[in-house]
Amino acid sequence: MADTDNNKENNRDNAGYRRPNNYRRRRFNKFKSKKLQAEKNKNDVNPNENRIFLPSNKSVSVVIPLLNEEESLKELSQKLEDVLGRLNCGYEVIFVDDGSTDRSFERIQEIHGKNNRFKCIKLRRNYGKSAALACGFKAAKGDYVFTLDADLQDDPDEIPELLKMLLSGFDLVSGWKKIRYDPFIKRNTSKIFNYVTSKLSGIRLHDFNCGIKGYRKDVVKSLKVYGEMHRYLPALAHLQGFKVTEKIVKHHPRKFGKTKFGASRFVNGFLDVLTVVFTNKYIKKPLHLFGTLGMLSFLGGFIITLYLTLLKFLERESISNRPLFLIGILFIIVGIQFFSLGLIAEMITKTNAHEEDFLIEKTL
Ligand SMILES: Nc1nc2c(ncn2[C@@H]2O[C@H](COP(=O)(O)OP(=O)(O)OP(=O)(O)O)[C@@H](O)[C@H]2O)c(=O)[nH]1
Ligand SMILES: [Mg+2]
Repeated sequence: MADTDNNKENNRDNAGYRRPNNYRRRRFNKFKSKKLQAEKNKNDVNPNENRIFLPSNKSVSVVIPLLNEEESLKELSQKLEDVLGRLNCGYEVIFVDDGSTDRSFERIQEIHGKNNRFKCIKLRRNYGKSAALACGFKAAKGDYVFTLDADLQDDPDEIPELLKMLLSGFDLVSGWKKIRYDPFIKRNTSKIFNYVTSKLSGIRLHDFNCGIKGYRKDVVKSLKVYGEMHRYLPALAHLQGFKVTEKIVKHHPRKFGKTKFGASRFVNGFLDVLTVVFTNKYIKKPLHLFGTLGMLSFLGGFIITLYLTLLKFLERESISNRPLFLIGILFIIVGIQFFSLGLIAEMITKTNAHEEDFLIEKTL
């Protein structure tokens, strides 16, 4: 009874006039359609809002190093064509086929046949991802250069956002796969690598080895990518004084083919981070590193032998049968060795430049 009274009350407005019978339903429908409209607006991308206006003389290059990725290439090139077409600027996509033994090159030839902005550099054998990147960077003509893995794990849709960040003044924008679809062991070892690399290089990034990155032209033209340095390009760029940042990017599980890097990535990765730091901090002054180590060792050895000599002459003790005697001499010899190593390294750095030499079989 009370309920019916209540309903009757609700059917009257504040002034006490009776509301139409379908008043509540109409109010609900109005609310629902407003909510739907709000959802729609949220999902709708205003094409002009997201459009990036590059000066007409600027262009974009995308470099894609690949090894045996025949299944992914068609889908990848369609996505790239779509995304790059929307940028309204000149672009080129450079596949670097690094001695693939499957039908990757044939796939790229088909893609090139349909759109000659898709090019390919086919290397005569497998030189590794770093060499392939170096080769692509050398060939890239664009003012903004992007790299992408060929296995569809990186999303070409990220390119416009990376480009916006480059246009806002960054020299290198590195992707960060915050949510990643990799096995547990790989996710966690890479966390350790990222932490160590951050500490040693002095730049805090979460994901140094993400395949998708954007660079200003000057960065790719000045980076020396060799060995397995592709893992540390943001660290190298930072150590060279470029402005580096990161952006969270989408990551997809591997759809086709299999991973190209086995357990060796962990050992090589660690050695490479030492190389990055050494070659960047000390390349111009190796004697500072080896000389300091040498002097410390020499000083340690000198103090030990001086102490033993004093014992011999003041206390008349025999020192030749004491292990400390051998340790002192060892320290002196090691110290001299380090010093000479530093001098040799100085000579090498003055005469040697790291240049990867690769043989190109074909270009499209
Ligand atoms: N040019 C070249 N590209 C390579 C080489 N090894 C791998 N790649 C490419 O580098 C990209 C990343 O390699 P993946 O094997 O996917 O490495 P990953 O993404 O760390 O491993 P998964 O998550 O297991 O796929 C892919 O596009 C490969 O085709 C190589 O020796 N040379
Ligand atoms: Mg992959």
